[in-house]
Amino acid sequence: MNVEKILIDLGKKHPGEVEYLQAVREVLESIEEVYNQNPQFESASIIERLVEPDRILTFKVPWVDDHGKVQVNLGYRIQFNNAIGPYKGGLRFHPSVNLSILKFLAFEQIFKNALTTLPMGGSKGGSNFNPKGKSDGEVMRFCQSFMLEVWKLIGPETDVPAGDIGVGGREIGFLYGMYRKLARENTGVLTGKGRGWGGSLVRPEATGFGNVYFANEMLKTKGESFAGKTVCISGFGNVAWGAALKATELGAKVVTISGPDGYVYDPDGIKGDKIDFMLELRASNNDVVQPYALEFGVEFHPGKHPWEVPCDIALPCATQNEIDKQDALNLINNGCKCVCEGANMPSTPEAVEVFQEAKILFAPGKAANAGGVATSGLEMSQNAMKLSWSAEEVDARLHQIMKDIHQQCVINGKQADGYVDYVKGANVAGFIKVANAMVDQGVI
Ligand code: NDP
Ligand code: 2IT
Repeated sequence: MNVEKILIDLGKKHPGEVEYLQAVREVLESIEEVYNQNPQFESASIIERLVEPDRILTFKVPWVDDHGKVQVNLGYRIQFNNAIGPYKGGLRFHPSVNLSILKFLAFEQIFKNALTTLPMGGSKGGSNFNPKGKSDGEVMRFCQSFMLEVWKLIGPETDVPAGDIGVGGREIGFLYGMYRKLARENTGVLTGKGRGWGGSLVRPEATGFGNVYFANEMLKTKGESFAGKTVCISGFGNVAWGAALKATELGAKVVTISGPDGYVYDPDGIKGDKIDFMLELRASNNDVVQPYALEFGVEFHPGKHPWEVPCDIALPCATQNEIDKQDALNLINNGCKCVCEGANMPSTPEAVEVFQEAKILFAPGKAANAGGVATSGLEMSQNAMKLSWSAEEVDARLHQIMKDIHQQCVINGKQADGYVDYVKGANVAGFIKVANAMVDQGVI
């Protein structure tokens, strides 16, 4: 395999799709060795078939705002690969959404879902709609219009969307209501549903909990744990909330959360009522984390990332490319020993290089945040069986899945000197599973 040539050709076909090309490069560089050892992959043109999505639906989403004005957004659903199961992946509603971002997310999802050990392919979708500042009525009308297009493409055995940035329980409710009406069926076509209508217990907490379970497995390899550690978290959304909750429960002190406006530094630790306040902040429909600082009388640092704060463990839970080289150097110089990605691709390639050269524990999102989609998979299982498991049962399964993912990373990523390259481990383990399925099933 000639990685550079493949990337140059891909870049020509998809000019300007920076995030997508970044995600493909990382995977191809990691799997080059194993690919070259398996000539059956080359004869089946696995790479050429894997880097292009099966299909992309692009559509307009017209809706009427509270002033009676017609608004038009762009909607997308990208079905990337379904070799090991129905397409599965979240929906992102954020003004920054474009084809490149959704293609990178859908591509990553293929390998993440393969790592969960559950039968799920990879997809992603979303819109440049900004839910911030919108009324419930506006969000509902937008979601209904979005579903009017996308419902033809999805189904419980075909493609199962869920939440991501800007899509939580409220949006899933409006989307599901419209799907149910159009398809005339009550099925597990979306995950992250409300508890009373098919949702799984622990799904809201799952990504953050899973992220901390994964970090804990990494720490264990060094004889360490969360107890007594200082943790920096970025973001203040669903993933950041779950991670803060579990890290605190395991005895750590979480000292930061952040938003697009800057970060909050709470030296006493974000715990108890303060974690509940994160839910209020997210539900407030504003774009800012500063109200936390005002409510609890702590420092707010406008326009800055939290990575300048000394910590033992960093859990980036906001968005892609939020840790650059300088942020990574700051973390290392301040003694950080473990970076475990809750968001998708929050570290730039230069930042990953800094972490790996310093030989600290570093886990990529596709392994370390797989707890969310894994628990979505458990929601699909419960829906298929038409029953629901207790919170303890779901949490135990989630915990075991994160341990298994960690183990797969160690097996496939251990270097000669004993250092575990979790990026390589995750990419190789996910790739082999999908590539073997594609070879077994022929050229389709
Ligand atoms: P939420 O919408 O709940 O929260 C997103 C958080 O990131 C908010 O604090 C948001 O602030 C912040 N944010 C978004 N864009 C930016 C930006 N450009 N700069 C700074 N901060 C930003 O989303 P989630 O918590 O669900 O998602 C967070 C990350 O985790 C994403 O990378 C997502 O892909 C990933 N993820 C989510 C999973 C899930 O199950 N929800 C599963 C696996 C990964 P604001 O809203 O004010 O912009
Ligand atoms: O990035 C992700 O894994 C998610 N947003 C969750 C996807 C899902 O289908 O639960």
